[in-house]
Amino acid sequence: MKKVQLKNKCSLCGSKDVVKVLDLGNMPNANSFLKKRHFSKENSFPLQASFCKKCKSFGLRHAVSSKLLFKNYVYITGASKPLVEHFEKLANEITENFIHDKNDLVLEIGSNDGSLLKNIGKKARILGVDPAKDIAKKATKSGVPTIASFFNSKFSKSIKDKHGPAKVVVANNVMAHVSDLKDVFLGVKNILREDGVFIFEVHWVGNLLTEGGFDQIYHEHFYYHSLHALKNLLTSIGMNVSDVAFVPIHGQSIRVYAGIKKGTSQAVKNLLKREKEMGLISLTTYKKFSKKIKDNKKKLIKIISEIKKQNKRIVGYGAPAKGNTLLNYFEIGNKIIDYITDTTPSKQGLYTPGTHIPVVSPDILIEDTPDYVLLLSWNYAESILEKEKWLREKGVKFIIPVPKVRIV
Ligand code: JHZ
Repeated sequence: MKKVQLKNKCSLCGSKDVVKVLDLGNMPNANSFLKKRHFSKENSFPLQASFCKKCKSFGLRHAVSSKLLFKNYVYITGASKPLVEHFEKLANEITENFIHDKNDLVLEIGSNDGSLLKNIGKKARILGVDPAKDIAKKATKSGVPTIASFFNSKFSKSIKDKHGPAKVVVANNVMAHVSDLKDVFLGVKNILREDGVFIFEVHWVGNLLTEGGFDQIYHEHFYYHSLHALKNLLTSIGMNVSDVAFVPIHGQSIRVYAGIKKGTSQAVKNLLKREKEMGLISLTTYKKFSKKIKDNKKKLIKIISEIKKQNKRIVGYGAPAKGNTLLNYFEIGNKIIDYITDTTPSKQGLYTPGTHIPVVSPDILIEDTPDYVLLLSWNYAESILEKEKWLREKGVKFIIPVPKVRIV
C-alpha cells in the first residue's frame, strides 16, 4: 500500500477539470505527535489543494494512506470541554426529535471516545464505528459499543445484517476525512431507514476562506466542504439534503441533515444562495486564498520576532492538529516556543510533528509563568480566556493567530 497518492481527478465527481490553487509545501501529518527517538524517521507529504470546476469541491491533491493517518490516533474529543458540551446538546436534539422507540438504532461514524453516543444510550440502541483501535477499545469499555474499523459501503452491509437499519446516522468532523466520500455516503444510504436521518457536521469552507484559519488544512482533511459540493454528491446517489444549520465549532461548521425522503428547508436554499454570493463556487476565490495566508504569516512572524528580540518567552496553548499546520508553515519551531500545553493525556510527553516542540500538561503553568502564550486552539478562545483569567491577571499575554492576529 502506498503512503501517499497524487490524485489526477476529482474524487467526488471523477472530473479531470481540477485546478491546483494552493501549495503549503511538504508537511508531516498534523496528528503524528512523536517521541524524540522517532525524529529521524518522520514522514512528510505534499500539502496542496485544488478546486474542481465541475462539482465545486475544494480538497487536497494528495491522499495520504488512511491507515497511516487514523489507526493510531491521539485526538480525543473528551479533552475539549466546549466540544463535549456541544455534543451533549446535539444528543438531546437527536433523542427529542428523531428517537421514538428504545429499539431505534443510532449509528455514529468516527465516534472517537463516545462523547456523543454516551448521552443517547439510555434512549436508543447505540453503535460507534471508529478506526482508531485503542480509542474504540476504551469507548467500548466505558459503555459505548464501538467497532474498530473504517466505515464504507461494504462494511455497512454487515452492520445492517447484524444490527438492522439505523434511524439516525451521525458523523461529526469526519466527512472531511474520507478519501472515497461517495462510497461512505452509499454506505449511509444503505443502512439508513426510509424515515431515518443522516446528520453530519463539517467545517464550512466559507469560514475557512474568510474567517477561519488556513491551518485547518492538513492531510487528514481530504476536503473543505461547501453545501454546494455536498449536495451535488448526495443528490448524485439519490439522497436529499433536507436542512442545514451553522454550528460554532472549529470556527464555523455546518450541520447537514440528509435522508431519502424529499423536501428541502428554506435554510438550505438560503445557504446555497449565500455560497454563490460569496464566490464559493468560483475558482478565483480559491486562487486569492493563498495570498491571504502569506499576509497572515507576515503579520504573525513580525509580532513574534519583536517579542523574541526583547528576550521574552513564548509557550503554546493547546496542541490541536491545526496548530501543526500553522507552526510548520510559519516555521515557528522549538527555538521560539519553549513548550505547548495540552489537556489530552495521549499527546503529553510527545513532540509536535515537524517542529519538535514538547507537549506537556497544562499544570506546568502553575509553576512557570511565560510572557506570552500562543493560542493554537484559537477555536476555543472564548472559553480558554475565561478559564485562564488567572494567568492574564499575572501579566501573561495571549497571542490569538486566527481569524486576525491579535494580542489580549
Ligand atoms: P481541536 C480535530 O482537530 C481533529 P484539532 C480532527 N481531525 C478534526 O477534523 C477536527 O478536530 C475538526 C486542547 N485543549 O478540537 C485539546 C486544551 O489543551 O481544536 C486538543 O488537543 N485546553 C478530528 O486537533 C486541542 O486543544 C483547552 O481548554 O485541530 C483542541 O483541538 C481546550 C478547550 C482544548 O481540534
